[in-house]
Amino acid sequence: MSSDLLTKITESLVDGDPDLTVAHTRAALAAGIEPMAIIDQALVPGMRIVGEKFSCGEYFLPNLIVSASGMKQAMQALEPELGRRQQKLKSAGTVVIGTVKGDIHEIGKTLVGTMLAANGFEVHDLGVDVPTEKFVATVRDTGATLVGLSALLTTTMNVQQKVIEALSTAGLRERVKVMVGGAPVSRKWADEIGADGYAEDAVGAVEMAAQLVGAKA
Ligand code: HCB
Repeated sequence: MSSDLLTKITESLVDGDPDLTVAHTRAALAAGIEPMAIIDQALVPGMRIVGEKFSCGEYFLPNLIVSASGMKQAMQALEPELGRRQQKLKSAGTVVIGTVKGDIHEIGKTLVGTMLAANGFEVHDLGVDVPTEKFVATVRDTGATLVGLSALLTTTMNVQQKVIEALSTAGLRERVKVMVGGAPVSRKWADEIGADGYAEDAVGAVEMAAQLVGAKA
C-alpha cells in the first residue's frame, strides 16, 4: 500500500502531471507515510529519472519544467507536515543559503533549506541566481555562521569558489563556514576550493551543518 503510493508519486512526477503528484503526495501523507520518506523514496528518485531521460535525449526542457513544478508543488504540500515534526533546537545556528549566480536550479537548494529549518536552523534563503555580493552582505547582516552554496551546472561550480574568496576579502571567512552541494559537486571539489563541508543530499546537509556549527541535528 505504502510502496504503491510512493511508486504513483514517482510515476506522476516522471510523467509530468503535477496535479496528480500533489494528489498522491497528499494521499501518502493521509496514509501515514513520513514526509521524509515521500521526499527520499519518491520525489528525489523521480527527479533523478527525469534527469536521466533528459540526458539521453528522451526528454526535453519542457519536460524538466513540468516535472520540476510537480516537485515544487509536492514540497509545498509537505512543508506544513515537516514543520509540525520539527524538533526545534534552540540556536542551532543561522544559515544563509542560495543557488549561485548564473544558475536557476532551485529544487535541491530549497529542499536543503527546508530540512535545515525543520531541524532548528534559522534559514535565510536567498533564492537562485544569487549575486556573490548578496551572499557576502547577508552573511554580514545576519551574523550567519554557515553559508550553503548550491550549483547544478558545471559552468557555475566555479562561482562557489568566487563566493568563498569574496567572503575572505570581506574579512568574514573566519566566522562563517561554507558548505557546498549540487549534482556536479563532490567532496574533492569542496576540498579544492577551500569549502568547509560538502553534502550529497538534504539529510547529509543537515548532518554536515550541525557538525560545522557545533549543533546537534
Ligand atoms: Co537543468 N540541468 N538546466 N533544469 N536540470 C541539469 C542540472 C543537468 C545535469 C541535466 C543534464 O544535462 N543531464 C544539466 C547540467 C549539465 C552540466 O552542467 N554538466 C542541466 C542543464 C544543462 C540545464 C540548462 C542549461 C538547460 C538549457 O537551458 N539548455 C538550464 C540551466 C539554466 C540556468 O540555470 N542558467 C536548465 C534548466 C532547468 C529547469 C529550469 C528546466 C529545471 C530547474 C527547475 C527548478 O529548479 N525550479 C531543471 C532541472 C529540474 C534539472 C534536473 C533534471 C534536476 C535537478 C533537480 O532538481 N534535482 C537536472 C538533472 C540532474 O541533476 N541530474 C538537470 C533534484 C534535487 C533534489 O537534487 O542535486 O538539485 P539536487 O540537490 C540535492 C543535492 O545536490 C544536495 O542536496 C539536494 C537535496 O537532496 N544539495 C546541496 C544541493 N545544493 C546543496 C547545497 C548545499 O550546501 C548542500 C547540499
